[in-house]
Amino acid sequence: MPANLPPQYYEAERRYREAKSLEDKISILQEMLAIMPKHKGTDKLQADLRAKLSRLRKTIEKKKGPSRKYHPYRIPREGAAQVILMGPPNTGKSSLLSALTKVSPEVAPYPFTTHEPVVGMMPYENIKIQLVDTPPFSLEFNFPWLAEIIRRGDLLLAVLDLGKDDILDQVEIVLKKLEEFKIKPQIKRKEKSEDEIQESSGNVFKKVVFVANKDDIEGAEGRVSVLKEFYQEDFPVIVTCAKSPQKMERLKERIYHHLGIIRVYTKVPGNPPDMQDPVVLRKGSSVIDAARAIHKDFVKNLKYARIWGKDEFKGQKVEREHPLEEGDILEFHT
Ligand SMILES: Nc1nc2c(ncn2[C@@H]2O[C@H](COP(=O)(O)OP(=O)(O)OP(=O)(O)O)[C@@H](O)[C@H]2O)c(=O)[nH]1
Ligand SMILES: [Mg+2]
Repeated sequence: MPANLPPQYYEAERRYREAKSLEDKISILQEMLAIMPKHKGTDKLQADLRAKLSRLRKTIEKKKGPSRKYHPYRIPREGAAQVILMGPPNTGKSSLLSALTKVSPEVAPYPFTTHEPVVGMMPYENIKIQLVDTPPFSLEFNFPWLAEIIRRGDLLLAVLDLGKDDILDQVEIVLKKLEEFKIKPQIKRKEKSEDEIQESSGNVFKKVVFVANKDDIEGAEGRVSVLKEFYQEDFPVIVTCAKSPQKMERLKERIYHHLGIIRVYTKVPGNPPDMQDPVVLRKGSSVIDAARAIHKDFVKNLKYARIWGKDEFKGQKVEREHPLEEGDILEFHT
């Protein structure tokens, strides 16, 4: 019986031959096993790969010390925030990165196209947000560095495929992976209690938004209803289409909204503010946080600020703890 291997298998095999480190080789072997169709024609090949995998794992076991800590992909945060595109295979993660940034990652109609993170900057009004495209979740294996990348993101977008009937299974895969990666999604209807935070030591809490992509495909509407019926109370759901420029604009706005950040502007006395250069802060920040974000010395010397915003009269004098709102303009006095 012929093995009938898909093209991405051969591509992975090529990377396997070129891989230098044991960790890379292990990761690629796992990927090859996941990609390989499982039938009689591939039985022998599967067994060979498993044997190789187990030999490599034993070799690595014998090695001790820091060389076993492996983080080849630390992605430095750039711009206002770091947003992760993650999810099951072929849902359109790379297509979204391509539609939202200037980066053109490989996009293909079959699963396991992406095998390393790809980073792009998404312009949104006067700021830039960093997007990270990741390889797909697989139930059979994990890229060893994937958990770390996702755990460091400011916002996680779980990209789902509305073109397929298994929409609820896709969500299950996402939730299972998050659990494996020790990431607790912040549930919309639940305030997290102190106990819960204590209990879940080792876990990180992250906002997870479902991005239901490919809403142009027939049958998508019904799947959106199913998805919302089951999950909209717990997770924000954005319905979109990587092929629609209009929906991509809307998606940018939603991403900004869910990041929970605000932009404030600064001015020096007698001059207009620079509206192109915002200070980006978490929602709930106060005058002192803005000062700190600009320069740490500011914090020591800051006496008061004047503010131009929605809730105050123009140029009102405010204290260090005064809360800030999106669009506020500040003038610091030291
Ligand atoms: N109809 C339709 N097709 C889409 C849309 N977004 C992506 N696709 C197609 O879906 C397929 C997979 O897209 P990718 O962007 O490679 O998906 P991915 O999630 O990055 O895939 P992996 O890297 O393998 O996990 C490609 O054929 C895309 O052209 C969409 O909104 N509508
Ligand atoms: Mg991809």
